[in-house]
Amino acid sequence: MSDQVMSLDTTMVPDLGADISVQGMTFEDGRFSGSGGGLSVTTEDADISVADCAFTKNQALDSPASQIYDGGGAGAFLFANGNGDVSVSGSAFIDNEAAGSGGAMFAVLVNGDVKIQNNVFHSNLSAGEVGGGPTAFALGGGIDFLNNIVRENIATGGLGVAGGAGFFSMGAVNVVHNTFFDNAASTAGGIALSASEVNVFNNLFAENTGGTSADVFVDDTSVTPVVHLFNNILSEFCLGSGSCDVGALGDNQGGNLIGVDPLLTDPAAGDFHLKAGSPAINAGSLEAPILLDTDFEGDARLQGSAPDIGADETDACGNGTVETGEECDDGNLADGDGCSAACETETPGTTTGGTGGSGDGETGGGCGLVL
Ligand SMILES: [Ca+2]
Ligand SMILES: [Ca+2]
Ligand SMILES: [Ca+2]
Ligand SMILES: [Ca+2]
Repeated sequence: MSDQVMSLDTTMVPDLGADISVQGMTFEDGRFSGSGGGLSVTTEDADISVADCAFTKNQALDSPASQIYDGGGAGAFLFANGNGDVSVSGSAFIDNEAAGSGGAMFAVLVNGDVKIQNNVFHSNLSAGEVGGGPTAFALGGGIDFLNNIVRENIATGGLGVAGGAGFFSMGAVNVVHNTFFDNAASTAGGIALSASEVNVFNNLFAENTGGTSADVFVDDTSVTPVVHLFNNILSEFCLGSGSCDVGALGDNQGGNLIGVDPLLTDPAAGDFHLKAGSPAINAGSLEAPILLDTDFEGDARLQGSAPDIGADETDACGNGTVETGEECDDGNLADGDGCSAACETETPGTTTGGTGGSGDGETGGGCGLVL
């Protein structure tokens, strides 16, 4: 039996402002009775940062001591028992299994804030209470969940609250520009949220299954949250009190596309790019509480008339439609045909290489001049 891969604990020494950064490491086949099969970090006031790491096939099991958070966070268990913040970015969590909450990762913070962005959570499992993929409890702070791919995670436990992600916060939870695909649980397939303020903007949900809600579940029984639900592609949104009517949110919802095919390139094979003609293109909101500059793969987020829905932003130049910031768009990224790879109009004869569009670049390929 292998052991926990790495354990860091600064609670016995004063943090004195020092922070903890784990970067560029691989955690594989860790197995631990307790919390954190791959990585366990426990601190009071240090900020915890995990960046560009891989967590694969780690397991967290229940311990004989039956402690709180037992069996939680098979990939990573991150615990800030004071004022520390937690950031997890650029990392991949694949095939991790937790007996408790958080098949991929579990963050618990007493006063700090959580930021989880630009990660992939794939085929993780929780047999416990909350999330198959990432789970976070921010007891005194907020949670930002941005630009993540959450696919094929499961929560199988009795409560089985969230197949994809489960977040509890006394503050605000911002869920922006994520793609949730084929996650499953007995309550919420995609995401379950309990917070005083819930902001769900510009997310793409496809093929998730849940006993109560396929995609989004918001607890309104233990707290009374303010919910904002804007510009998502989803099939189902439900409140804990039973309503699954998006319209009941009144002015706090809009721009959602219910039950449409998002036209993903090949999601079962992990390609979450938007196909040409996807209804997600330019259907996002600019009013999201947080808008990152880039999408999940580093492309500029603001392209075309509006951000796209989901983790991917399609390249506006080369899509055949003239949009803000483009002089022309001939549907390709080739120079020398009258419309350049930067979607700027080329004057015939002044281009380098090729034949300069044979002198009729303005008519070739529907290149429109915008004056
Ligand atoms: Ca766009
Ligand atoms: Ca992109
Ligand atoms: Ca264009
Ligand atoms: Ca061209």
